[in-house]
Amino acid sequence: MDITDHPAPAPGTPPGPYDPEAAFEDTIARDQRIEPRDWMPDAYRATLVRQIAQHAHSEIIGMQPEGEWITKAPSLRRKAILFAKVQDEAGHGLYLYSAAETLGADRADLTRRLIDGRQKYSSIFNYPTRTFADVGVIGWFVDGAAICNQVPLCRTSYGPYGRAMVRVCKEESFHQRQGYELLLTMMRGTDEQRAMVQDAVDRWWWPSLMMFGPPDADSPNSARSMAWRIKRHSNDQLRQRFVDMTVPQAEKLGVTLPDPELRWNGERGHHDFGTPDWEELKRVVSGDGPCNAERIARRRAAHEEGAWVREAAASYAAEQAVRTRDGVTA
Ligand code: BYC
Repeated sequence: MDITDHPAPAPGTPPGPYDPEAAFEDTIARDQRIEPRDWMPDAYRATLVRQIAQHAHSEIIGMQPEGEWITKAPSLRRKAILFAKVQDEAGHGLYLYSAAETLGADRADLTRRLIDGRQKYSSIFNYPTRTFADVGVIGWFVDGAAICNQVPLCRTSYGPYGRAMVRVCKEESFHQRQGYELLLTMMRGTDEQRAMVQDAVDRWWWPSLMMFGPPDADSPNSARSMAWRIKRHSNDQLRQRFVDMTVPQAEKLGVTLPDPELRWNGERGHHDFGTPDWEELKRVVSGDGPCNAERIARRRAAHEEGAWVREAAASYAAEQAVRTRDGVTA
């Protein structure tokens, strides 16, 4: 969307000064998209950089819990599937860092902020993966939650973010199905395998509900993000959608979700469910989860070990720029 796309004033309207803020509000009100070169309020830009950077960091840190199982996968087929999935997460991170760059953010700076603990990433990736069933449950729950949260983001008001989400969501739905298919296979196996699946479900259920963020009443960013149509639904609405979607899948799989308060409420047309431990979410988000230190240490080491690759790429790009400038074709 460019400022020239705004509708012509009604005939007879005297020409007035161009008001960028009004143009921005009008674009949002008409459910059109803001594009990188459009004027936008500083706070809108800052909110997007915050959310997109956290999202990108989550994808990259999210490679670790499952990545641990690539060398321990029980068959070549499962190894190939897991490899492809983890590689997809890297791609999602790259789309998202690129979207943040269209807002003027610098990727190296964002990475530095993550490593220094000045920017967040999703709480869910601070829990350990204890058995191969965890790989299936992450696909089912975590990618399932990601789909609930991210499908509406395909219609977010900032163009580059929404377009990145379209590709991400297509891949997430494969990820979710591979997790569910893995669990179906295990549930058709031995008693020991079924017990592994139930144990993983018990450990991942509550942290998965926390992925949607604090309850609406304690979500400082929601109101403004929804008014700007960055977020389309509140944290609680999306959490409810996830619960409603997952309960029949759990029944079909033959596992029990670890919540004694979980039951269908015909009046509301939704499932009632228990309250996640919000103190636990606060602890994990503030750096005190089971694996926070390990995840960041691993990310920092990967960044330091990758310095020579970045230097080589920058040097190659500089050389190519000189060759292009000088008209060298071979
Ligand atoms: N974990 O006002 P609120 C994935 C923070 S990637 C950590 O509700 P907002 C996947 C929140 O950022 C999963 N932090 O915030 C990857 C805010 O902090 P600041 C990530 C959390 O932004 C690989 C503060 O708490 N998905 O799915 O309106 C493999 C107050 O919260 C969490 C995305 O990033 C949390 N769980 O809403 C498989 C999606 N919850 O910045 C899967 C895009 C809240 O004020 N992001 N915080 O210091 C969003 O949709 C929103 O940012 C959130 C939070 C719903 C997460």
